[in-house]
Amino acid sequence: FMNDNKEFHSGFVAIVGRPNVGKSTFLNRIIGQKIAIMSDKAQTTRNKIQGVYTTDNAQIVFLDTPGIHKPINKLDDFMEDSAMSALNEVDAVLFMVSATETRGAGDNFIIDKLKKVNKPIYLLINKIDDINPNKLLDIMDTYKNALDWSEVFPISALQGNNVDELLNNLENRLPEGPQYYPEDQVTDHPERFIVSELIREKILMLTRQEIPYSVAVEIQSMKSQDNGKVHIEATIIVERDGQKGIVIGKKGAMLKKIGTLARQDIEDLLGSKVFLELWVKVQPGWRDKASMLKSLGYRK
Ligand code: GDP
Ligand code: MG
Ligand code: K
Repeated sequence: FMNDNKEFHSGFVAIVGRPNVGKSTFLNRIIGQKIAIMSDKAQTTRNKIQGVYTTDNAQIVFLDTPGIHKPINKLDDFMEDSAMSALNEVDAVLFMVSATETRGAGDNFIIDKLKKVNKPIYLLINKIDDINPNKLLDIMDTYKNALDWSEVFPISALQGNNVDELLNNLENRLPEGPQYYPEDQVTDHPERFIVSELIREKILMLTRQEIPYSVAVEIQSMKSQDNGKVHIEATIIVERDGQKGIVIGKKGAMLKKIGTLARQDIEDLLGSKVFLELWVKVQPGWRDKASMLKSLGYRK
């Protein structure tokens, strides 16, 4: 028997924290596969992405929630709604902050929201590899009384410090429960969404500050061909003509780079050769069109 007489624990755990504190890095370390897209830009992750972590004794289903922050348009409203609704469904919340930055308005805004959440809340102080160890106690002090933390864990999502200890603790905190997913399943997100996020990631990375995170990628079709290749047609949606020019680049050079890098990642993900066709479309003000959000798959 795999579980001998030990009881099996399982549950859902949300990760919250302001942008760039390291939530996706943390999730990727645990799940060991590139499912949450990472970028230096804020808010790369817009949907809930589940990562499933399974051991002999427990299963933890992680939700990588978009940043909770003050809404400024309909997309932000949507993101905040989806983050808050995630928090009410879970068995524990991990609130992540960065040890490299002082506690700020963004952290306080989330802490305020968390006061209404009646679940175990862990404080994770991430990026401890990047600070002078003597500073750690001072940093912990600035958060100590902000909330009634169930646990406080200084960690490095990048290098792995203290992550196993955290997982052990979390496993024991979760209720006795079933294994929700087969152990080889790491995400329930549709491949289409992951593919579009891989393309988006390349756009943000290669164009640096010139294309805003609001750039969207719509997957028109994804078809397996007789020759074993997967044919993918995708449209990159920008808000202005100038942005279209940047994405396409001189004689199409930028678009070609984006396509090449994205294709390599998509081939790794799907385990087959890919033919990727990219188009660029200008659609002014799309961020405020709620119906378009729905058609792009931003659902709750
Ligand atoms: P998210 O917005 O919270 O999902 O943050 P990301 O996971 O995208 O990380 C943002 C940036 O912080 C990336 O450049 C990461 O490489 C970096 N980062 C994340 N975790 C750590 C860590 O533990 N140590 C250090 N030094 N950098 C980290
Ligand atoms: Mg992220
Ligand atoms: K990010």
